[in-house]
Amino acid sequence: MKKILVLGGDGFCGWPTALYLSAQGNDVMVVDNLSRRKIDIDLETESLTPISSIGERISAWHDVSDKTIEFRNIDVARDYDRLKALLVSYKPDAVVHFAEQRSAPYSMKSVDAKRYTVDNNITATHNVLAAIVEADLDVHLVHLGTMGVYGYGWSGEAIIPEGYLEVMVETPGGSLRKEILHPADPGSVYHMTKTLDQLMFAFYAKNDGVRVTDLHQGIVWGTQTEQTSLDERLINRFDYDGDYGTVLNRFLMQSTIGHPLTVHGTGGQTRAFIHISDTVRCIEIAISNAPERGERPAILNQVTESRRVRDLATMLAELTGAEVKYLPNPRFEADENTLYVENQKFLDLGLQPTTLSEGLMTEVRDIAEKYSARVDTSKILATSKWRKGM
Ligand code: NAD
Ligand code: USQ
Repeated sequence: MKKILVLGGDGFCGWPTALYLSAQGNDVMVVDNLSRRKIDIDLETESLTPISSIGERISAWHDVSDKTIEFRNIDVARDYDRLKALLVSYKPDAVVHFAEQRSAPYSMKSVDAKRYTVDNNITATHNVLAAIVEADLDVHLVHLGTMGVYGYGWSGEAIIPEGYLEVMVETPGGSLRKEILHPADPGSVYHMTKTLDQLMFAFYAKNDGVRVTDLHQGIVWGTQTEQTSLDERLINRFDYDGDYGTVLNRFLMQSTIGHPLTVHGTGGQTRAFIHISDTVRCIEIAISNAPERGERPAILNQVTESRRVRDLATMLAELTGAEVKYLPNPRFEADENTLYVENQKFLDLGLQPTTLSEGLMTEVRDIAEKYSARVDTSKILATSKWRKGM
């Protein structure tokens, strides 16, 4: 049994993770400032699934499992003193850090959204690291990073390694072989904050011996896990709107309501994916495999399969009869890219991936169809543009 603090534990990945870790017998505390719920109010949109308040979620979990998850409403980016005091009093073995603004389109929406994303994400991550050092605790920090730190294109046919790249440097006497942090090539302000997070982890691991695992996660699809399915009040969020909805979940919802599938550009963008049930399992695996004090951050690619956007659209069109529509791309990104990703570390540690072919129809039937009446079709198209004049 471990004591685990889940920062951002009311969110799409955080809530099912908190439940999973609690179900495994850990003592779990959730910290969240509920900013994601407030952004929905500002954007006048809602999760496709009817999510309960955090208080109701926690009491429902107690009803079905007899386990207690504690909750603290703390802004990790602004309430440094409360965060530090919590670390000192709770003394967690591990801190799982999800507490960031995670939408790329939202981060490009306006100058206010850009500034909020940078202020929130960079300061949150730095506060967590500084508080761990100041609290003088040997905590393992597990951070949710993104595949987008590597960028989509520069490596061509090369396989993207797990965080570190081996390079040969010419020296006057010969050559030097080194492993360096993989070059960063962010495609949005949001992704840029994740590349900056990586530098903070490298520094605090080197300078203060903080034990860090950074998980470079692909696009998470699906909604429910074993635990969130136990009671309607535990249901996970499902974002489908043009800012927060991610591509595969958007296509699932669109195919169900008869909306054409919104492929951006040629749909030649290749991305890596992982099911939400595999996300929670990966986090448990990461917590159980902490690096030693003084080691560089452990980096694992948290992905299970790579697909082209247009292939996903075709797959869903064949399954459901949906129409596919190729729209002008609101993003500034490569039209076509290859993506080969190393993910052996999680497979070696026992991850058994949920494949798209197994899970897609369950999602269509149990979530998208069931809640289709809640869709606001005016919120479907992505309107956030990457550059002026696009
Ligand atoms: P989410 O927005 O649903 O959840 C994030 C949670 O953090 C929200 O509940 C929000 O209220 C909270 N939060 C944000 N800033 C905070 C702050 N300053 N203080 C306290 N709480 C704060 O996002 P998600 O999809 O669950 O993503 C979680 C993490 O995983 C993010 O860091 C994201 O970058 C990463 N990730 C997500 C995906 C994906 O497809 N969803 C893929 C790769 C990586
Ligand atoms: N896309 C479409 N049609 C849509 C929506 C998206 O063609 O209706 C395209 C986008 O143009 C892009 C690709 O699909 O090329 C992926 O977009 P996305 O919105 O699914 O994912 P992204 O913006 O990259 O961000 C999501 C999460 C983010 C996480 C990232 C992982 O929101 O938190 O970090 O996936 S990754 O993409 O691997 O960097």
